[in-house]
Order: sequence, then C-alpha cells, then structure tokens
Amino acid sequence: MKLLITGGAGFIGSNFVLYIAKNHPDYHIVNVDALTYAGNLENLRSVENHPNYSFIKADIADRAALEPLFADGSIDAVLNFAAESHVDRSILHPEIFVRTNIMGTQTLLDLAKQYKVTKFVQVSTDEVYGTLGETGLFTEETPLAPNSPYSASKAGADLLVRAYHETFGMNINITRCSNNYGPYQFPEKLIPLMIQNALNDKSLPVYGDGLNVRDWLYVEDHCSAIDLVLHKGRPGEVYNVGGNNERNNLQVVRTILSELGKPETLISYVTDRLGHDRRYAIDADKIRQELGWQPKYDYENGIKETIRWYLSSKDWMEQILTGAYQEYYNTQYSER
Ligand code: NAD
Ligand code: TDX
Repeated sequence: MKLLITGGAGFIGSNFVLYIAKNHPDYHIVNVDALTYAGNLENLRSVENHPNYSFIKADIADRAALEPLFADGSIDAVLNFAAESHVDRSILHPEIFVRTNIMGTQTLLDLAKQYKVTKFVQVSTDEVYGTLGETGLFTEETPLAPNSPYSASKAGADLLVRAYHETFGMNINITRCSNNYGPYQFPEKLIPLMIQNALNDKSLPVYGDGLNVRDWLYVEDHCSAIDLVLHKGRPGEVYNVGGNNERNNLQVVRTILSELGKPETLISYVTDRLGHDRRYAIDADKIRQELGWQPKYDYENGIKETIRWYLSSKDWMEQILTGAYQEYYNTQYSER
C-alpha cells in the first residue's frame, strides 16, 4: 500500500509515520508537510533513510505543489493530519486556520477524487461537537457545535469530507479523537508546557478555575485507531476515538508536579481562555464494537512514560525553545 500522510512532521502525524513503519514495514509512505512552527523532522530521524519513506515539503492548500504526487495514480490512501491545531493560536489568528484546515482539506479531497485514490481518512477532533456539561458523552450522532475558530475550521473540513462522499461517492472516513498526549507533542499544549515549566521552576499557568475536563488518550492508541479505520472503516462513516480518561486540568498539573517532585506553589491561576470549552468526553463504543479497537495504555502509566520521555529528550525541547516559540509564549502569557 502507498500512503500519502499529510502533517507527518507534527505530533500525531510523526507518531503515525513511526507506527506505520513499525507495523506495516512493506508500506510506502509519502509524508507531505509544510514544516510550520509545529513541524519537526527531528521526530522522524529513525525512518528518514528508509527506502519506503519519502518527505515532501509542501502546503496542503497548494494544488500545484501536490498534483505531481498524485499524478501517476499510485497513491492508495490519503491520511490528512495536517492542520493548524492550537486553540489559543486560533483566537489570535483565525485566518490561517481557515486556509489550512478548510481550503487545504478541500484541495486534498479534489486531488484524491481526480486521481481515484481509494480511501481518504480525515483526522478530526472531538472539539467539533462543542462542549459538554457535567454529564453525557459525545457520540457520532452529536450535532456539530464548534466554539473556537480552530474547532469551527475542523468542523468545516469534516463537512467537506462528508460532502465528497455524498456527492461524488468517495470512500472517506472521519475520526474524531479526544486530547492526545505522548512523545513529540509541541510545548504549547498543556502537558508538555507544564512539564517544561515545572522542570525549570517556572510558574504553571492554569486557565480559569482549572476544572475544565479533557479525555486523555495516549498518542499510540490514537495511531492504532486510525490504522484500523484505514483498513476496516466502512465508507462514509465517522468514528469517535477516546480514552475514557477524564481528568480536569488541575489533576493533570498536580500529577506532573508530583512525578517531578515539584511543589504545588508553582501553580498560577491566569485569565481564562476565551470561549473555553468546559468538558469533552467521548463515547468510543462504535470503533470498539465495529472495528475491535482497544487502547493499550492506561492514563497513569501513559503520563509517567510521557514525563520520562520529556526528561530524556531535553535536546529535542531545547531546539524548539527558539526565538519564535519564546515570542509566542511571552505574548500568550504576559497578557494573562
Ligand atoms: P501539530 O500542530 O503538532 O502538527 C500539525 C502538522 O501539520 C505540523 O507538522 C505542521 O507543519 C503541519 N502543517 C500545518 N499547516 C500545514 C499546511 N498548510 N500544509 C502542510 N502541512 C501543514 O498537530 P497535532 O496535534 O499532531 O494534530 C494532528 C491532527 O490531529 C490535526 O488535524 C488535529 O486537528 C488532530 N487532532 C489533534 C488532537 C490533539 O490532541 N493534539 C486531538 C484530536 C485531533
Ligand atoms: O497554558 C495552558 N493552561 C491551561 O490551563 C494551556 C496551553 C492549556 N490549558 C488548558 C486549556 C484546556 O482546558 O488545558 C486544557 C488543554 O489545553 P490544550 O493542550 O491547548 O488542548 P485543547 O484546547 O483541549 O485541544 C487539544 O485537544 C483537541 C488539541 O490542541 C487540539 O488540536 C485537539 O483537537
């Protein structure tokens, strides 16, 4: 099989490339990534010389750059991970989210249609469903009600993917996963940000009252779910993916502090995120029953493993903490 994986230099995309290289070593992988601030080829050192792997630096919204990759008709499946993925950045600069997440997805769909790619997997998010109160779970039937520019752009992409199935009969699937954690996550996201700050005895900026709830899934379990959807997903179906691991942000932060032996006095309550969704929780029954998906990691072990990975990957982190990220961090947190 030949897979075109977009966003393969980002957090989940690079974990997925490594997962495929390990579990389907005979597959060919074409990794297309624009290498924005979030893309990092360091994540892929172990596969970069593999004869079945190639990397192309390109923007998914740039049709002319992508068309040659499709032109010989050899791509069997497109897996679209590429996205602007950070909610806080979407509050600052929504336009780029529309361009990449919506127009980029539409460009890929069009090429996949034209060159008769047999499968298109759109990697989406539970955030398209909006927010939950204290009870209930998102199912695949929950109406879309995105609250941030990020989630609105992801919902727009999902609707286009759905439309290409309904209108053109394309074989598509959409996966909607809860919050991921694990190796190679960019330090703007909650878990790596808090690990990094705690290691440096810097304050840990908790938004609002810290009681917003997320459903955490170890990234490798997300990869195994996408692998199953790629091979066994029924045409046109949406599959929710989630870990059944609801934690509020304070619980997550306290675990990190205790694992690192740091005091809770480092916690600092800062101005809340605008439009901050209160709770996400996924009902993943469909993918479990229909495709036999089972997560391997429980949260307690997964978070410890993740902390250990960051402790042993200080060079990787140092490289990211360059001027550009520092600038974002200073703007983001000095205003709170
Ligand atoms: P990330 O920000 O770490 O990586 C995104 C990657 O996409 C980067 O390598 C970046 O260079 C690339 N990219 C951005 N714009 C591009 C463009 N125009 N053309 C080509 N490449 C471009 O994101 P992530 O956390 O790995 O998320 C991957 C996907 O999974 C996203 O679609 C996101 O919406 C979805 N998702 C993420 C989570 C999560 O918890 N992180 C949960 C559910 C779904
Ligand atoms: O400094 C912080 N302080 C804080 O309290 C940051 C960065 C976050 N938070 C809170 C906000 C959220 O309630 O932590 C929670 C998690 O925040 P993020 O890591 O930014 O993730 P979230 O907004 O939940 O979105 C993530 O999961 C769904 C990914 O970034 C999305 O790409 C994915 O779709």
